[in-house]
Amino acid sequence: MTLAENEHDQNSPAVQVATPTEQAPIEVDQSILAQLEADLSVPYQLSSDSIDQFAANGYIKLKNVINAEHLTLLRQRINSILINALGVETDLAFRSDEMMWLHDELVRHFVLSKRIAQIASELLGVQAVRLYHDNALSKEPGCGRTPWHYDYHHFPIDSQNVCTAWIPLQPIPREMGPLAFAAGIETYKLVKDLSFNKFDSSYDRQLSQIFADRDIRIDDSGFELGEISFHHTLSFHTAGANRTNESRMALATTYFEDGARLVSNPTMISGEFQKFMPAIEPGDIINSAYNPVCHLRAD
Ligand SMILES: O=C(O)CCC(=O)C(=O)O
Ligand SMILES: [Fe+2]
Repeated sequence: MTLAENEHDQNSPAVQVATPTEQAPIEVDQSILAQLEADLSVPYQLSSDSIDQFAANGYIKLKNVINAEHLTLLRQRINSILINALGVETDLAFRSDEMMWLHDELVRHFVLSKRIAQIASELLGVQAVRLYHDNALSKEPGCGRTPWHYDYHHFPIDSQNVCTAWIPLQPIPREMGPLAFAAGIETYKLVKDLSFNKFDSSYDRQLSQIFADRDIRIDDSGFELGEISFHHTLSFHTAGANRTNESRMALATTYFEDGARLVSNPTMISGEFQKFMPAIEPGDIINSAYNPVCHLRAD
């Protein structure tokens, strides 16, 4: 799936080309790293109301999960990772990278964070979660919509106990294209007969129409810095165009229930499983070194 449906939105600002301007990040000193690791290990007090909302709606947005200054450092670091991976002279409308945690210590603290994984396992109602992958998502000024989709078909995991934490790296007002959700864990059933057309935006338009006709609540509210969302693998989501002059950067980390298996017939669209779970064969329990247990419940 391509994340940017229409390369450039008609309502976008004059700046159409991504021009990453941030400098290479200052080194993060050991005392800040230690503080960050400590903060990211503190359990989050998740209310039973939040767990119920996630179960009913398929997503939840939670404020004050991560320290704002630590996120600003992470933004600088991920921006430099993207520049190294993709170059500065890029006209990409959407910059992304994966598996950054394997080679960057700062990113690793966030991706393997006990606090984030604890929320994921409590929302899913499972004993332990493992990492599927990390994903940097930088939607550049002028980049158009992320089409409606749900992640289940794109993940080669034979379980529905899978969710993604979407972590904004700066505040994301509506005009910057925050991740947006169609409420309802069963909403996907309304559109399961609609065939996907990868050549144009008709699928995306038809979905928007069906959701409007059925009065499905769409949550496209902005995010404060420190606020993060979790969406279930069956949750329909989208993101608007970035109509600002700043890159809309987010880190997405996906977790699945410990004990889940690789699907028995992985297809082209079920993702690059060899890259994310090396040496795991179709039908096997996913337990490669790239899929560490990030949170194990004490109870
Ligand atoms: O960042 C976006 O626009 C899309 C992200 C997404 O679809 C996801 O994290 O599952
Ligand atoms: Fe997605």
